[in-house]
Amino acid sequence: MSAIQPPTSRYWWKQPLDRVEGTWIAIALVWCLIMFFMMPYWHIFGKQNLANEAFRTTPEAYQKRTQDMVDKYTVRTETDQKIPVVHPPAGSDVYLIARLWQWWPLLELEQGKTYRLHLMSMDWLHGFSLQPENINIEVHPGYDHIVTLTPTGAGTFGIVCNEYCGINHHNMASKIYVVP
Ligand SMILES: [Cu+2]
Repeated sequence: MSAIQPPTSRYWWKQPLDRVEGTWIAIALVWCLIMFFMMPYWHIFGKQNLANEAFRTTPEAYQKRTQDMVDKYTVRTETDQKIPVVHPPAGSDVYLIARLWQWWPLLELEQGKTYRLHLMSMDWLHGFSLQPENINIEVHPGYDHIVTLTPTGAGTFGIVCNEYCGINHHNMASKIYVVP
């Protein structure tokens, strides 16, 4: 029988299952079950899920907390827009504002120290994508999203917005410095 010619027997589906076909169905079924149970298993043991929380807040309150951190811990500014580079104490709460079309300020963290990274949008939906770590968080207005993170490697990590947010979306990129 070919797929082009009609089957010679009209009741071809009544033929008994071939052993090879049955074996492949069994293999596919077992593999599906493995993948299915890997989802809860990996969720619990995979160490790939973010430790995150979210609380309601207002742009004014969030802006103020970010500004307080910037006022206290700015170490230098960068680019002609004078974006502050903030080096908050190890283990503290650090704030990042997402807005059209910028991440503000620039954070400088210490390797091996744990921080509570706060993220909030001042206007509408943005996406926090940390490169090359493949950490992705939707950043909504009205919510303070908190991610507990420990940078394990030093260097410069890129941040891009991965939720389309308007005409300058492609310019909404920034970075996080991690110093040893
Ligand atoms: Cu954006």
